[in-house]
Amino acid sequence: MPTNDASVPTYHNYIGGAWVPAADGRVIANRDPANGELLGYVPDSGQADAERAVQSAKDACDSWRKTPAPKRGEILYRVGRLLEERKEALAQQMTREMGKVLVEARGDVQEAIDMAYYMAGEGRRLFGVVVPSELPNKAALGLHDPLGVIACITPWNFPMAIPAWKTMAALIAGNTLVLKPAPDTPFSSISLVEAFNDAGLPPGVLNLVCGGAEVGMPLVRHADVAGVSFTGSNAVGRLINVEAAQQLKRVTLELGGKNAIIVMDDADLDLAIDGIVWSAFGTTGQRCTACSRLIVHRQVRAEVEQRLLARVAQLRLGHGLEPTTDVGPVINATQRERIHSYMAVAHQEGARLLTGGDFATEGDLAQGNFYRPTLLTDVTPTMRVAQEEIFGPVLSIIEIGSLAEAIAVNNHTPYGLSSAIFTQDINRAQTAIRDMTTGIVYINAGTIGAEIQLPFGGTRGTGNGHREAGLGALEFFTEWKAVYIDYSGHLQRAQIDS
Ligand code: UN1
Repeated sequence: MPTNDASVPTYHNYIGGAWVPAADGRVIANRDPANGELLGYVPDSGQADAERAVQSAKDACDSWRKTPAPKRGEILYRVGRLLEERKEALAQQMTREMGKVLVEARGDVQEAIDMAYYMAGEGRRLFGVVVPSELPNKAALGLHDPLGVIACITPWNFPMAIPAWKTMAALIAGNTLVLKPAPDTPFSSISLVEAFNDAGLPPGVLNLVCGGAEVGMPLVRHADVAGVSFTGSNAVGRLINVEAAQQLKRVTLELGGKNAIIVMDDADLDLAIDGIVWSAFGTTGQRCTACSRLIVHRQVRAEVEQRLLARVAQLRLGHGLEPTTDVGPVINATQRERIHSYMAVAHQEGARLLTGGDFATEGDLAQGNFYRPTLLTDVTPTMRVAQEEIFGPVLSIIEIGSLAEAIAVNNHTPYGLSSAIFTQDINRAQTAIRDMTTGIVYINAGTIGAEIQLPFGGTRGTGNGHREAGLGALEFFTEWKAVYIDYSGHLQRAQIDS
């Protein structure tokens, strides 16, 4: 437990509409990954806090479920407006705690605003179904019911967008929530909850507990939690799924990717290079959707490598608040070590380092967790650097000789989140759309930048089949209720009477 430094703010959990410290008073320090600066403290919550938060969400369930969905939507509209008004301050706060460059932090807040308006509109839709009955004088319809109390456990790489995806979809559907943000980036979630509070969300409908697994796992195990929405690592996702399965809880998992960009020999290379640099090194490679494999046709490989090298040499590392910075720090020292451990793996397996491959420590960079943008080449499809998620600024280059080979390499990983192809040939593009087995496919654009009105998620080890955002999210956060209304006045037996 760090010593409490009074010169920085100490934030609390939000339970039952009140800001409260952890039951045992423990706190975690929040630091700027670019320079180690102490930003403040948040509660290091545990079992007792989880129980309190779940009880509060449970108490609020009945009245929130019965609040008309358009009224729930009005609150979300207000949240959207508040986030718009506060966007710049929220983005700066996010850059400080997470490290992503300011322009990207603004995008992260914008994604939350987009989601607020999208889900607010859903308050006037939440479409069910009306179908004909096989019997006369009988109506048949399907309605969406909320699940009850949901635990939302969110990662540090999209500190506001992902908490917004989860909470806004779950709330419009009539659920009540406990949100537990990643310990590395709690401030953005606290600010999001402040916006809900200021927008008039009734007490208990959304609760926030800060901390790590000591509060996360009690939420997952709690008998009154009906569903868990988790984004994070594969290892933690599996644990959560196994725990939740004991009680047959509904779980959605979004666990990352090993996303690839294919560059064919007919590609517009200017465009492709822009897409690769943005997807591989934007957010310092710390997006689930980040491009970590470049699958390039042998005819253009040499040129692409040479141009990438030139572009990577121009990328400026630094604090994300500096307007000149292209690439911020990685989130923490552990992640940086983990990224770096892949350099030895790559070397052992015969990959060749083109550039990067080490900590960046010159000048002020020495104070933070900086890692050099890295290109590995001569990578083959089954090497560990082509199969495992590294989650940092590392791009593995794989040469192929045909579209069929490119697609086979693209599909052959334990993940299936996002893939992209650069080609000017419509037949190749259509073939790729048909045959690439990821949840998201881009044509002539990089692997990052999904919009909230389409389902977000992936195949294979990326998750467990559910989708976030778009209408996919509402499927997860609701149960179908089938309703039969017999107005014939006598007993009608389905499948028997005609
Ligand atoms: C993530 O990395 O988990 O599509 C989310 C994108 C962003 C969301 C990424 N809109 O890159």
